[in-house]
Amino acid sequence: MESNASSMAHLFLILSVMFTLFSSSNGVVKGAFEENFSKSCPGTHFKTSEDGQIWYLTLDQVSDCGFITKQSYRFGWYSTKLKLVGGDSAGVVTAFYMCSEVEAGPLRDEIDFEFLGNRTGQPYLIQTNVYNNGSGGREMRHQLWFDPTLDFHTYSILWNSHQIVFFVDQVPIRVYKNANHTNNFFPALRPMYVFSSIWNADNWATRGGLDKINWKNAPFVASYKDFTIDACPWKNPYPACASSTTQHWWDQNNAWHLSSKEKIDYAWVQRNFVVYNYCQDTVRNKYKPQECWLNPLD
Ligand SMILES: *[C@@H]1O[C@H](CO)[C@@H](O)[C@H](O)[C@H]1NC(C)=O
Ligand SMILES: *[C@@H]1O[C@H](CO)[C@@H](O)[C@H](O)[C@H]1NC(C)=O
Ligand SMILES: *[C@@H]1O[C@H](CO)[C@@H](O)[C@H](O)[C@H]1NC(C)=O
Ligand SMILES: CC(=O)N[C@H]1CO[C@H](CO)[C@@H](O)[C@@H]1O
Repeated sequence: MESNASSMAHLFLILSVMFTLFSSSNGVVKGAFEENFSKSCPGTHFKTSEDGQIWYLTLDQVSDCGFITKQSYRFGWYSTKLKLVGGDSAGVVTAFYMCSEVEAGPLRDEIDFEFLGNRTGQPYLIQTNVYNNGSGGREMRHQLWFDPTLDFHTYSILWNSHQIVFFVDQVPIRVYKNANHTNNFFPALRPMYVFSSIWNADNWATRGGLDKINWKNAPFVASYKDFTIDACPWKNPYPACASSTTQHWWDQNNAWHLSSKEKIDYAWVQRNFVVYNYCQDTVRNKYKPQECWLNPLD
C-alpha cells in the first residue's frame, strides 16, 4: 500500500512536470523580449526599463520604431498594456496589430488597433480595421472613457474562426463576425505576426491630416508592457492550428460569442463612444458590405 501510494505520488509529480512543460510550449508568450520579438529600429529608439518589463518606443525626426514577433500564429488571444504619448501628440500614431506578412504585401490579412494622437487636451481616437487578402476599408473609430496617456490600459484581440473581438480593458468595443459565405470578408486562412509601432501619420491621422506633428515636442514615446500571446503558433504543415483538431479555449463555443456581461458592456460602448462606423458610411459604400448585416451579439 505504502509503496503504491508513493509511486502514485511519483507518477503525479511526473505528470505535473510534463503538464507544465507542455503548457509552456503551447504558445503562451510573456516578457523576454529578444526571445520572442525582433525590433525594427535603432537601439536609441527602443529602450526597456531596468527590469526589462516595460518597453519604450520612440518616434523623432531621425526614426520611428516598431517590433514584431518572430513566430506567426493562427487564432488566439493577443494582448498588451499600453500607455500612449501624452501632451501634443497630433499626427503620431501608435499601433498594436497583426499581419500575415512581415512587409505589408498586396495580398495581406490584417487586424489593427491604431491609436491616433491629438493636440493637447483633445481626445485620442482608437481606429480598428480588418484586411482580407489585401483589401481593408473596414474602419471603425471610437473615443475612450479615460485618458489613455495617463496610465497603462489593456488592449486585446480575440481571433477565431467565428469572430474577431477588439477589447479595451476587457470591454469589447468591436465585434467583427465571420459571414462564412463563399465571398466572405474574414481573414481566417493565413497565420499572422503580431506587431507594435509608433510612426508619423500626420498626412491622415488627426482631423484627416490637418494637424501636423509638432516636432518641438519630440521625442514621442509609447510604453508597452505585459505583452501576452495565448495562441496557436503556426507550424507547417497546415492545418496544425485548425480548430477542428484542437481544443484551445479561444476556439470553443464560449469564445465564439460574447458573454452576457460582455453584451451589456458592448451595448454601452455602441451607445456612447462610436465616432465612425464604415457600415454606416453610405458615401463610401453604396451597398453595405455583407458582414455589416451580421449580428455582433449572435
Ligand atoms: C486573393 O486575391 C488574389 C488576387 O486577387 C486571388 O488570386 C486569390 O485567389 C485571393 N485569395 C483568397 C484566399 O481569396
Ligand atoms: C464556417 O464554415 C466552416 C466550414 O463549413 C465551418 O467549419 C465553420 O464552423 C463555419 N463557421 C461559422 C461561424 O459558421
Ligand atoms: C482630435 O480632436 C479634434 C477636436 O476635438 C476631434 O475633432 C478629432 O476627432 C480628434 N481626433 C482625431 C484623430 O482627429
Ligand atoms: C513562440 C516563442 O518564441 N515563444 C517563446 C517566448 O519566450 C519564452 C520565454 O520567455 C519561450 O519559452 C517561448 O518558447
